[in-house]
Amino acid sequence: MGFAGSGKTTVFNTLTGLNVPIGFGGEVHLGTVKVPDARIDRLSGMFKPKKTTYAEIVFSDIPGEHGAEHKGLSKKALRQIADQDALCLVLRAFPNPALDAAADPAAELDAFATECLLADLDAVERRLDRAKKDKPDAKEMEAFELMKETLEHEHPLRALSEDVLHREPLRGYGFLTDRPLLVALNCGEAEAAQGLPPAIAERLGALHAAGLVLSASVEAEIAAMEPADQAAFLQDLGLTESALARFIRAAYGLLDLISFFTVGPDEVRAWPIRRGTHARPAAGKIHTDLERGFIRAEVMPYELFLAAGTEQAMRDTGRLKVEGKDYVVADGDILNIRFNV
Ligand SMILES: Nc1nc2c(ncn2[C@@H]2O[C@H](COP(=O)(O)OP(=O)(O)OP(=O)(O)O)[C@@H](O)[C@H]2O)c(=O)[nH]1
Ligand SMILES: [Mg+2]
Repeated sequence: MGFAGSGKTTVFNTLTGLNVPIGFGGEVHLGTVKVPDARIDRLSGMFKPKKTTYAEIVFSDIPGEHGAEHKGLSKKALRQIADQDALCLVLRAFPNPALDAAADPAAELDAFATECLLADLDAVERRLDRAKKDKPDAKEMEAFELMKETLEHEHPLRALSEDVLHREPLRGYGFLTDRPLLVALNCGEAEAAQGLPPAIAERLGALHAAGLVLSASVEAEIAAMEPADQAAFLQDLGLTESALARFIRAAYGLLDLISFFTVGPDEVRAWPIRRGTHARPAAGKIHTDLERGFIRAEVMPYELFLAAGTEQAMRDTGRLKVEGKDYVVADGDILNIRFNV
């Protein structure tokens, strides 16, 4: 999301390969993006499966508010972003001839942060008001008081660690400042290879947000090129990698996701799970039967597998580990689930 004309739809189209009309306003659009993963490319090359499946992220393009008076996000947009697992704010740092105002990304970021803060504070205060009438749970009220104090000091809720704020009972609320936040500074072509300006970097620190610089129009150009031409073009601009790859990886990391893999002649596949997931629920991502009838997981860490070359070599050298249901799955684990239903 972001303010009107910041380049959200341009970014969204390049990410998803869709062709949503550029121009102001419109509906919310959804698009699925494959998470590039060189490990999957490599495994696919080794197993030559019938099918190769990457992890996916669904992006929503939420239009900005186009009113003369209101400079922020509409109530509707705020509701829509509360449904998302993570937020990505596109800031305009290029001159847009269709808008009167010069680019001021720091002011946009401040305005966005304030709107989210006020929306959360409003929700927290309403809950505390209601608590005066009903019989509230003491623990819950303690959490709400802590959130109120945090927001009043202009800190986002995501600044509170899980030790301090236990989130499970708060799930239904969808607090905006508790969502992981990625800020994309959408620059003109000339600034595409520069780092984040200090004024933005400083704010991101206070917001506990991640950030990156991109030029949506450059990315759109790159996406339209033959792969052979892309590298040369990137080099001319002083870039090593398209921002889209960085963007997708950042979004993936923001959700605290890691991937485990399954391999075989039919399919090589990446499975996204939250960091810290145990083997049994991880198996359940593949199929509920695997979770229900879970016996054990055979684990081959990607790097070790690559060095060994084959599963047999892993077995022969004792590097294939057999793990129980409580094993914490690591990024890059190749799993084979033994089960019985
Ligand atoms: N020069 C330049 N123009 C851009 C860039 N990104 C977007 N634009 C232009 O800015 C205008 C608005 O872009 P959109 O992608 O439609 O912006 P948006 O944020 O989706 O706008 P709303 O959905 O109306 O809020 C279009 O004319 C784009 O071509 C950029 O990186 N550089
Ligand atoms: Mg748009």
